[in-house]
Amino acid sequence: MLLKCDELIPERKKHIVRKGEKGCGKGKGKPCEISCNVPTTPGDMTERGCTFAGCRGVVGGPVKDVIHITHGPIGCAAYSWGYRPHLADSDFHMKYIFVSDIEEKDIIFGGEKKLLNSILEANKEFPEVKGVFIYNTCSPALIGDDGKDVAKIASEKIKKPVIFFPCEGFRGVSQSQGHHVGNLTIFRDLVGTAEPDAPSAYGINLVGEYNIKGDMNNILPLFQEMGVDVITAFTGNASIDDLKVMHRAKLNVVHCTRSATYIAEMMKEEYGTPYIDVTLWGIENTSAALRETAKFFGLEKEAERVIAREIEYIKPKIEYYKERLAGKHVFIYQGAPRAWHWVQLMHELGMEVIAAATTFGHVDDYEKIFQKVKEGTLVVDNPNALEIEEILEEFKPDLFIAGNKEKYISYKMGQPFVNGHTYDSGPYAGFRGMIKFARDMDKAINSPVWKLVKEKANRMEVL
Ligand code: CFM
Repeated sequence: MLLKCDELIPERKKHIVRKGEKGCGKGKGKPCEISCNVPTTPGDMTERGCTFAGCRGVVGGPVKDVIHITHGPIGCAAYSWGYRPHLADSDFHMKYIFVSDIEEKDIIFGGEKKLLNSILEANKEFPEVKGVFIYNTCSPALIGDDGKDVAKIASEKIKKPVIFFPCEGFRGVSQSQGHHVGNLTIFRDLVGTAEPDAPSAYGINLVGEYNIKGDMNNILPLFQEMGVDVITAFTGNASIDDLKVMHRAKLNVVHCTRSATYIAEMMKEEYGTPYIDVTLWGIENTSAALRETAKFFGLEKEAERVIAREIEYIKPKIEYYKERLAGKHVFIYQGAPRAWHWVQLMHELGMEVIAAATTFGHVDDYEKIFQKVKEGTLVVDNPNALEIEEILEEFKPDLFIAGNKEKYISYKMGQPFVNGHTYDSGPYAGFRGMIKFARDMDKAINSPVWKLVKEKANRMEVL
């Protein structure tokens, strides 16, 4: 369907679909089609990020004990620093950023020397780091700098792994391509380059788990109490050494399917490691994730014990919030998988998803969204700011769950809002995270402030 604001870019029509419209999702066998993972139409003010953002900010960035150096202009480093609060048990990366600082003269004469010197200097300042990750940006890629060769020379000089990520921004249509580059590079250059001290018969990798606001504090104990060892989280709070031994896990448990199925697939092919897809938000999904993992290892009884205890603990609290949230309409707009991960969670709280959008979802993300939402739900690919405004005005959700880019427009419109990317409070994952998620939603929806804001705004209009 075409929104009013898209009159001048009718191409957007293919990216906006209502379930049930033209038979989409009706009965059996009529698939819902939506255009996705394609270049943004010129003139459309997309909110997408670039390949560099997906590689540096999402996949590589959380690794805690390496220097992350941006090979490019200083802006690429500054604007990719500190916006995604994946917590590590060191604040190294909250304090410092590293960049080769490519300027005009380097574009003319080449930036390789500058990159090499930057690596050597950074390593000299922080000799305790265990390696260096280099992220390439558009400008050095366009002039043909050979960052890979620089990485090789630097590695020989500092006697540590120096990994080059060819994640220049222009490569893909969104940050999604950067996830792919990050997975490929880590798999090729690090996985399997060391052996664990003590191999475990119950070892898993949590793949696509980035420890947003400490999510892993809620997730790790669940697996550990079942008797499962988490060898590596790819890449939340990970050490470079953890990445090297990933190949020794018996099973990959994939949380973010969009950003990390690549490495699970590559490990399956190369090492025969099977993988399962899970959702670790909400009661039903978290329980299913633990059950499936337990089944693989024959730890079913242990899983049931953990699940029963956790549900008993959170149930009364969830019931309290359910009463306050029941019947509320939600618009979820996330990068990709969270838009479908959370549909079940909303149902568990008695809420209904009336609109779902993703920034860079692929066909499989939209299939899952269409499968999970009710008929009539609006599904949008790569929405722009004007569309978001129109949807909020026309569909009037009780709650909008999106990210920093949408936060202030929501506040200005008097729209109850929760930050689903970096969380309002958090962590939201696991059983206990659901209490915090529900509490933040309750706070947003039922806060008296919105009534006051609207009244004041109306009065100002009259004046
Ligand atoms: Fe995966 Fe993510 Fe997401 Fe993602 Fe992201 Fe994120 Fe996200 Mo923001 S890795 S795809 S690129 S779950 S940063 S932790 S919340 S858009 S839906």
